[in-house]
Amino acid sequence: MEMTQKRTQKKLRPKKLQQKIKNPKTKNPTKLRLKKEISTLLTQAKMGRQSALAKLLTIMEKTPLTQLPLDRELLTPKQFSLRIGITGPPGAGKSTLVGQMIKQLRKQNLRVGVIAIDPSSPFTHGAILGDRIRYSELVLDPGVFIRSLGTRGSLGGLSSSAYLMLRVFDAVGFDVVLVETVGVGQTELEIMNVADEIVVVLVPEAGDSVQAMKAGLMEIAHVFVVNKSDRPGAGHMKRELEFIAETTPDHKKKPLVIETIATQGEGVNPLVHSLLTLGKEILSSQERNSYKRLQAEAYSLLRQSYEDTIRDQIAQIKTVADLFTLISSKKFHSGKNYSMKKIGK
Ligand SMILES: Nc1nc2c(ncn2[C@@H]2O[C@H](COP(=O)(O)OP(=O)(O)O)[C@@H](O)[C@H]2O)c(=O)[nH]1
Ligand SMILES: [Mg+2]
Repeated sequence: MEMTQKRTQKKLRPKKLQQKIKNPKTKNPTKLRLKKEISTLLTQAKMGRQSALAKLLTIMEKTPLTQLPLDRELLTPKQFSLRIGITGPPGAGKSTLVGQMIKQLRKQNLRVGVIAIDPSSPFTHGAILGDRIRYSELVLDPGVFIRSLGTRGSLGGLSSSAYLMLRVFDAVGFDVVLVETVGVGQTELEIMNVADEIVVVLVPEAGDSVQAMKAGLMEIAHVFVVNKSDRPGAGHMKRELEFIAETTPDHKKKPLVIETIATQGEGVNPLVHSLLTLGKEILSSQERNSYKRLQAEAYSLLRQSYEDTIRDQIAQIKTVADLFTLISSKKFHSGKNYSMKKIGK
């Protein structure tokens, strides 16, 4: 009797094992379904179906990292898109410039993706709406795909969705992806981890802020754009930036300084030309998957996961006793997520 039971158990096991071997990380049926869906959507998106790409990006945005199945094509794409980060203070004309850059890139028949990362504002989503309207004439072009994305909470920073979405654009075969971020703090610096080239957009009146941002800007910029060059002070601003560029350490390439009038498309041609030329060099140098870059990506994702845990824990603190229970708990330093009930134990 016992023997037969054992045998039936044994018979059941290999099947499960087989499935595990086939799908090492996807024993969970929801995950398995998602894996198939991602694969189908990827195939469709590659054939140019915009709705499939939209769905794929939504999956990346909405699925918690732990629920997301690994996809071979996403992890090891056959080609990389050139990622251009465009950052700078609000109102500098980044979105207008992005719109003009898309037009130029399309003239060269390049497929262009855009991720616009707006600070998540509790009051209004006006910025996102504004961008959408300005971009609207481009939305009908099948060679262009634009997606707006919020930053992560008050701490800013790129959300994990941004990293995953960029991998989707690679896998689908986009030539260029423009990532627009507002240059305030964390996001501005984190964009370095994902972009091949960084464009810092400034305006003639931004003299003082240039002084303040000097160090940080120097570190990240490949190109400084003085936009709104139709306004007084543009020449002065350009010279100031060129002066800063001169102080670049020898091992680093000096950033370019380019004047533009985004509203009229002026200066956009030289900007795009420089970015593509430099981009070719960068992509062929195989820096894209350097371990430093992957570590930076891992850092951002880990930090985000820890921040989520911290936020959950903070939400559970209602009394002084709760606080003391938390900090005296053995698991306090473990970084694992646990509920208040478990904390007491
Ligand atoms: N005068 C002038 N206005 C511009 C120029 N580029 C953009 N703008 C205007 O600046 C405002 C902010 O532009 P927007 O692209 O939304 O800036 P963003 O916040 O950096 O994305 C809009 O009203 C644009 O029309 C420019 O070159 N010259
Ligand atoms: Mg904008």
